[in-house]
Amino acid sequence: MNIAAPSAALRPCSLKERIARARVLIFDVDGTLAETEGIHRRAFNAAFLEAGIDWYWDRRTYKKLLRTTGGKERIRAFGRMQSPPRALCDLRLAELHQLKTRHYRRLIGQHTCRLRPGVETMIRDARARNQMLAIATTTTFSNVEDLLSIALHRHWRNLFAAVVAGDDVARKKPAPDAYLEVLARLDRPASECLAIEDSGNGLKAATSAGIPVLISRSEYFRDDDFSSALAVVDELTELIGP
Ligand code: XBP
Ligand code: MG
Repeated sequence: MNIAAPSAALRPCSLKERIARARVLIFDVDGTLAETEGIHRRAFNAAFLEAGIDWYWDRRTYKKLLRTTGGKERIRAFGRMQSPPRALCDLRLAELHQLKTRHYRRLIGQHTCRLRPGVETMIRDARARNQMLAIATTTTFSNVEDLLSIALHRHWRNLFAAVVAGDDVARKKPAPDAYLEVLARLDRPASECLAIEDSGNGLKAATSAGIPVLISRSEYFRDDDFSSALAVVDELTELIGP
């Protein structure tokens, strides 16, 4: 385990206590519950191919593009980076993103994406302790449905008291909107919650909403600045068990 900031240093046992004491655990999805960004990347590329657009996002390009959260916003940002800039109207953007979402469903349906280690146990332990669970993500709701109905449980929705997705908020992460919406739906103060995130943008979103954050480092965001997190772990398995 890497403790993020000396001022916020928590020993593993006190971190486990902190997790157990939270009234609500709020999970991010992409990168946190599962390593989905590689699948998102393939879905974007498949959509470009199908739409006859000569773009291909390799891993390095995608890592940079992930600074922009939200698929539509990411496509628009990439278009603006082209020389000459390629502006896509809202309708074209929506069609392209719909194609991408369809390809994401197809790829997820191939059952190749599992939950990250420790996720299922953390959810099970939280339920045994009567803690509330929630989701705050900037991905499209149908992506969450496609992933969790396969990787977690057919009735995954019943496990979460609130699920806020990209479609539900005006501003995506790093804006705090998704987290504020979870707090509003559950009518709980930020101090009773703990967010589990994998990216600098997610960390900013939750901390701007006043919620402390535990980082579970993922493939694409390993070198983000996590200095304002409570702690940083490589896998949630480090935080389960007695
Ligand atoms: C997730 C995202 C999403 C996905 C793509 O960020 O940024 O945009 O990459 O999803 P976070 P859509 O994990 O911080 O919530 O194409 O459905 O927008
Ligand atoms: Mg994430």
